[in-house]
Amino acid sequence: MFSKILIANRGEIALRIIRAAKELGIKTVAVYSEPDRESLHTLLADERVCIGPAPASESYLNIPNIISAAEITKAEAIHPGYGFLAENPRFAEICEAEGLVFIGPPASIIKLMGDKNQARQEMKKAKLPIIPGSQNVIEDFQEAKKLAQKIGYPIILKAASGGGGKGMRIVTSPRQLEEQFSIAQSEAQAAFGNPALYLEKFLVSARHIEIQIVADKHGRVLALEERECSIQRKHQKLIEESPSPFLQAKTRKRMLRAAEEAAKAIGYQSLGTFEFLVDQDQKFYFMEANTRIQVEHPVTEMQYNLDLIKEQIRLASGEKLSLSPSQLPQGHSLECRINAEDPHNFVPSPGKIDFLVFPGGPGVRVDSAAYSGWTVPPYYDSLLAKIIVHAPTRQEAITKMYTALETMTIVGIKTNLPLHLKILSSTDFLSGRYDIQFLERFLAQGKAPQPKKA
Ligand code: MV4
Repeated sequence: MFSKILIANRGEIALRIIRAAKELGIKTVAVYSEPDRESLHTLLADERVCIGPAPASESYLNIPNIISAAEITKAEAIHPGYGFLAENPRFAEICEAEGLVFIGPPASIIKLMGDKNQARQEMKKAKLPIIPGSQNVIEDFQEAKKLAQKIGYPIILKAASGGGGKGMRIVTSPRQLEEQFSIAQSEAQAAFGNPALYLEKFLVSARHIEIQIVADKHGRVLALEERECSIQRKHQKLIEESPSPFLQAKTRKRMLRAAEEAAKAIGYQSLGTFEFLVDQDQKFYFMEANTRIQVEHPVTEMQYNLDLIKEQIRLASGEKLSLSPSQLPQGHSLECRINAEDPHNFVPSPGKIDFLVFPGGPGVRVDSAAYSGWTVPPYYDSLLAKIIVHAPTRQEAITKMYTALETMTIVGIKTNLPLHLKILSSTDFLSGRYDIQFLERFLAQGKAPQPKKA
């Protein structure tokens, strides 16, 4: 096992990793940008190194400075968290070349999964069902048109180097195709430096359901029961839960087996997530794979009563899987992402937190690096806290979450707490009947002119 690791991240995930490392008896090195001098991850690590000014490009994405920090402090491994450098194959490669263990899969796997079209073809070979669409990247709009005619509209154009919803265009008729094709190409070029597109049938009224994979370096792979992630806006998830209120037992079983087999087929190592779309008939399709620890990992931890970050660190050091397939999930878990933003227009709301009280009690977990008196810097994402609850049933979990959020106080900045309370008390959420369009519809409803009272 390592004796010291460096955490190349900030915020709640950096703190989460510091705590896990401490529990494993590992010393921790924080890296921080100038405005993060008073951030909790900086204060709570055993050592800290300033890696640059506020812009992420000069600090949390500054590979030479991060590698130097690891070398100066004699860290043996680097945990990238999520975002920033977590899925940058070049960073993983540089770590490996410098004799530092990258706590994640090998660079080759990150690279493979980062090319969304290649990942799609590779997963098809590994027997995962994929959405009908192109075999390869599409060269021009004529080719797209022919293919779209064959599979039928609506179709979706996706950037080969995209992911997470960036560089996607939905096309509902052949008339729009030429224009949308060139817009999607330029967007992909601008965002990823690669204009390559591929095409799929667009599934309407689908659910976004993902499977967590845990794999050691000795060929053992385990798939954990799903996280339902359909409550999202502009590809930012807001609420996640497990189990999915929609998935039937036999679908779940098939998805778990398929994910496990696919992970084995490509020699996956470390933690990862397979994202699926599931349609109204419970047909599931591979969408993309994430090669990092995800924001919503606590939902799975609560279900299984385990620590995925500790497991991820142990796996990186070469240990065998410590989980057994006989370990079963229990009850129901929910996660709400509390963002520092205006709940009406989603504009970030950084600034000083004058007063902060977190919820608590049995089955309530808070993953956050915020504290009373701390100033939320404007330079990074607006995730302020994740509130996670666990209870025997879905109904009890929702009640627990509502109570937790109602008894939580943040003064000084705006947050999306009011939006969460609205969703948690909506009939569609309570019934469990929602899909990936739920939140957009829900928000549009609120904006529609309300009938005047007589
Ligand atoms: C799709 C899709 C429907 N059909 N692909 C979103 C993020 C990225 N992982 C791929 N995504 C989707 N791909 C096909 N063929 C629906 C989504 C999708 C989505 C689309 C529009 C609005 C919200 C969405 C939320 C989740 C997934």
